[in-house]
Amino acid sequence: MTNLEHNSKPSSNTEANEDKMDGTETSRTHWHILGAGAIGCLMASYLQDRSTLLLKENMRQTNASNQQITLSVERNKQIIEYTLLASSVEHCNANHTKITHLLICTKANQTEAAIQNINMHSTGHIVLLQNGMGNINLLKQYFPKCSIYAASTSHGAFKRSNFHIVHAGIGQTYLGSLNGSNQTQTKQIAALLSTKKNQVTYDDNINQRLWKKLAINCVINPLTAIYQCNNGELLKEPKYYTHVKKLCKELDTVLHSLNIISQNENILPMVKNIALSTANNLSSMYQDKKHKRPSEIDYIQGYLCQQAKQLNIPCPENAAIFTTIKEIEAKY
Ligand code: KPL
Repeated sequence: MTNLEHNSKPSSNTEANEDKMDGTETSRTHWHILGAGAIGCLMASYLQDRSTLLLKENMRQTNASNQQITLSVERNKQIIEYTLLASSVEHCNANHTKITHLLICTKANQTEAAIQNINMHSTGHIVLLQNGMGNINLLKQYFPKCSIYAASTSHGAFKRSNFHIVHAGIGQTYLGSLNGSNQTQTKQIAALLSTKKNQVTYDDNINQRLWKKLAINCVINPLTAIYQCNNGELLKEPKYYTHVKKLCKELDTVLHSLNIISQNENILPMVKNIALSTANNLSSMYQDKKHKRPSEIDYIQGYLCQQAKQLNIPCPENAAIFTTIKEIEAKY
């Protein structure tokens, strides 16, 4: 069944006005979204004509209209089509567009290549919405005066093909500052990303949320890739579950030491909860492995091991997992 929810021509592009904007002009705020994967497309479908999806130049030109795309979003076997604004970094640059609000939904390992030629307003706003940690320094280096935020979402989505995504589970999205923006400004950015169907909630401790997600990803993602199983099987098969517990023990030590979780909290119940609620899903790292794509391991276990080293906390199980994934990827 196809239900055309939004098929009007998107309102004329606001790009020409954008270099005058400073983030306080709510009504004219326009988001540019980098990364046309499942989450980037999902966010674009919520924001509709308040956003432009930035595509790779070849992908933009191969579309019927290189200024718009039709995105299909599948929920419970029902497809909704959205007509969305699309552009590319090259096209924006040719039009001298300065980006004021950038939402980065690329894979963590593709961030640097994606931001390289972005013409960002010097005091613009950048929101990172991706798996893993470790890209904050990169953004500070490229955009020293911009305000940088991180968002974390529990929406479950995957890509069927280009511009066709499946929204498998409705989730919640949280946002907080990564470089000291005050509460009022950060709340305003959360509001600017919010829509009726997707509220983005301000989080005054986004770092804690990112670390907990990182810990969960450190367990589920590489183990499902190594054992080639869905998330739920990690809890069912004794050999896999023993491995889960070993990784969690090391993660507890690191997260206790950083005060991310209290001494009487553990990562294992959080991992179990997510593995159960996403039992039939294939993790993003397992999907990367299936398609022989480089994974986000540097930003998941890589980041964890680096932080653990600085804290002098040995993490041999996590280090071994890191090596195993790297060895798998070296054979692609
Ligand atoms: O975030 C995920 C991922 O696959 O990257 C989990 C939580 C493991 C869900 O599959």
